[in-house]
Amino acid sequence: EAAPKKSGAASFKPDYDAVRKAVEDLLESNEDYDDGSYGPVLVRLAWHTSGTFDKNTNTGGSNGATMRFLPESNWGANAGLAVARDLLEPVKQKYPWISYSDLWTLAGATAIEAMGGPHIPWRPGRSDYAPQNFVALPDGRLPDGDKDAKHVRDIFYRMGFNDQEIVALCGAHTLGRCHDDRSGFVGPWTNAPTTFSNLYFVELTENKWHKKKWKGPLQYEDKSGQLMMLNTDMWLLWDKKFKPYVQQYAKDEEAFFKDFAAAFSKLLELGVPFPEGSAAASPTPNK
Ligand code: CCH
Repeated sequence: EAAPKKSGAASFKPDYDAVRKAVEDLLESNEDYDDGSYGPVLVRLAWHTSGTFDKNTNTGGSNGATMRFLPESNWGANAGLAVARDLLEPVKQKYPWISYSDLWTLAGATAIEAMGGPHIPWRPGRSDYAPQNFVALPDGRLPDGDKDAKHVRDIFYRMGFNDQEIVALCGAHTLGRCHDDRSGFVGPWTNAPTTFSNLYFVELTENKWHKKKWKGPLQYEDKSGQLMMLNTDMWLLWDKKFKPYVQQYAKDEEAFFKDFAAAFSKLLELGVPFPEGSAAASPTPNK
């Protein structure tokens, strides 16, 4: 017969559901912030902490949470993400056993689900580098919104994604907005920026887009002037190989959810040294 488990430090089990709950409680904690939700900026933090990965040198990625340090914290691409990092700080204080890198990625996955998106398979295992133990990454690993399809492919192929995964991932622009004091661009992509849906692809294919006439950087707007697309978003529609996926996801939200969940989960795991033999992604919902 099995002996009863002893309580105490030896049987400590990290409660990731408690962390998820703490993140959920933060999402709509400030009605004055943007569209009333921190969800989109948390998704962007999870993406930018992971999207530095380079498969050729096996550097970058979410492991290490190097965005805590200069120069990465100050990269132009990461402008505004201090909001997300600071928001999560009390969660880190309350659950000090979780690494920043696990916390930032789990917060992104939690936000997607809480905003109505698919379940994102997520597992722990990231550890944080000490400030003296990390090698600063070169700037330029994250995409620029005013560039073309070649740039987008260069960036995402470097991480190990294919065309279908690139289009699925960019569907995250159904969430949130551009801020002129962060990226220089302005406006949301959809009229429901706090709900995860395929609306981004519907707008991209069904709305009419023209260059915005202004002194700011190149971006596109619809007739109302309320909605926007980046040049990189337009290239998903203009590129012959990207376009079929844009059209498919505009018609089939279920396919988008399935492909997004797989690609986003893969993104959050790039370069993370999980123990050998551990599952590629948790098979059961984390909820
Ligand atoms: Fe993005 N994104 N993104 N993006 N992004 C911006 C905002 C968000 C690009 C540029 C920008 C992905 C891919 C790309 C989000 C998730 C993802 C902004 C505005 C720019 C610029 C930043 C600001 O001003 O606050 C480019 C270029 C690419 C690809 O080529 C991918 C992939 C993801 C996630 C899977 C989310 C969410 C936002 C909204 C953030 C907010 O604060 O509302």
